[in-house]
Amino acid sequence: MKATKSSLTFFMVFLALCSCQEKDKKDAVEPQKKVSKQLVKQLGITNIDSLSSASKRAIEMGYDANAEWWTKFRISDIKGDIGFEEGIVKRDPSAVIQVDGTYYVYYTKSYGKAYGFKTGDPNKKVFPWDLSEIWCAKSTDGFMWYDVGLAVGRGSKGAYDDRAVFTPEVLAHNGKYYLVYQTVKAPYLNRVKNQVGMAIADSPEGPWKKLATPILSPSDNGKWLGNEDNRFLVEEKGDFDSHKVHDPCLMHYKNKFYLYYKGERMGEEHTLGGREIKWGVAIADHIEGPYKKSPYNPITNSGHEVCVWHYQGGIAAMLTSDGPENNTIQWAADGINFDIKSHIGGRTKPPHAAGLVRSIQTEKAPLAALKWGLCFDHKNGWDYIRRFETYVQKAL
Ligand code: AAL
Repeated sequence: MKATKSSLTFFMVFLALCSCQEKDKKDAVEPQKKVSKQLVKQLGITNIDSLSSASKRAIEMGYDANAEWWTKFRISDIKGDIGFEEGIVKRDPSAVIQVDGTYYVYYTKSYGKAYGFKTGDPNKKVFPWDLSEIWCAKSTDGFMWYDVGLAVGRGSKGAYDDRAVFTPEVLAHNGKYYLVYQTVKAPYLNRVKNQVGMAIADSPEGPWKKLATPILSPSDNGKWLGNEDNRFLVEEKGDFDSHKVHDPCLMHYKNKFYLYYKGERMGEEHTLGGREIKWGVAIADHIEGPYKKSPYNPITNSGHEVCVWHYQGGIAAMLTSDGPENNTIQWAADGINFDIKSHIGGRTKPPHAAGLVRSIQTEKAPLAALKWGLCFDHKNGWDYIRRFETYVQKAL
């Protein structure tokens, strides 16, 4: 019995060795079939017959090309009412629209510092963006900004937006102006669900009229574990957007309205890219809704604040902060299926929560839309709005 067993073992090892050699031979032969000598030369690869995993990835992903999708950023201070001010939180600027030669931006504003969730006092701020409102500012040159004033305030007690309205985006469409933004209903607990609201105006300076109900809500297939106000204790995590729908960005696309948004998940964990943050999209025939979440959601596996623009009949995107594909530029020919076009960041950090200038002609080049815009930064514990520009590009 023993003799048979050892000969069987020997035969198995022999078979395994043969198949490895076969595989090596196949690999050694494989690249010549797939890879042109020109591409190998372009990539500076020494020997086409012994490609490393990195070289195979470079060939697969086309790392040698796409320079027009790559850029660097420079971030600078702006003057006027939306720059740094001790004690005041100014963050998450919307896109910048231009109306009769004047630029307009909408942003989150709140006063005083945040104390977290452990104070036991429901009236104390829990996050910098808690007890916030949406303000409007304008500029004629993009450098000096003046507050127009409050655009959208918090709702009355008991309303779905009575605690905070924040992180706005704006769309000008058919002579009207649409703000979409995050909403929180008091009390602002760790587990509170965040929704998206909409307000409409006939002028960029308002007055703004809110819709009576949110236009987007988190998915409802997550399940908390126990009653502790802890967003990480769950029985079921649910979908990528089971806790919060955030960072809404409204685009008019393919004769419909695409509401791109960031999802935050109940029981959120860290993966190899850090926080598991993903984007989704909800689509409507009419701008005031109803918005239906795409069956393809989540449509990214990374990113944080939504930053998207029209390009070549599709939608381009800048993903920053979170996930294995953070700090990439991506493009979806159909507005849904995004592919990586370049990796940014590296020697210069991309802008945080970029608000793009919607009057820029975006078709001139893949990143023409990023020529300049607004973003936010932190100083002495306070958030304030700054300007970004891109400066390494071919023809702009
Ligand atoms: C922003 C947005 C959401 C987050 C916080 C305020 O950049 O992603 O709104 O909750 O940060």
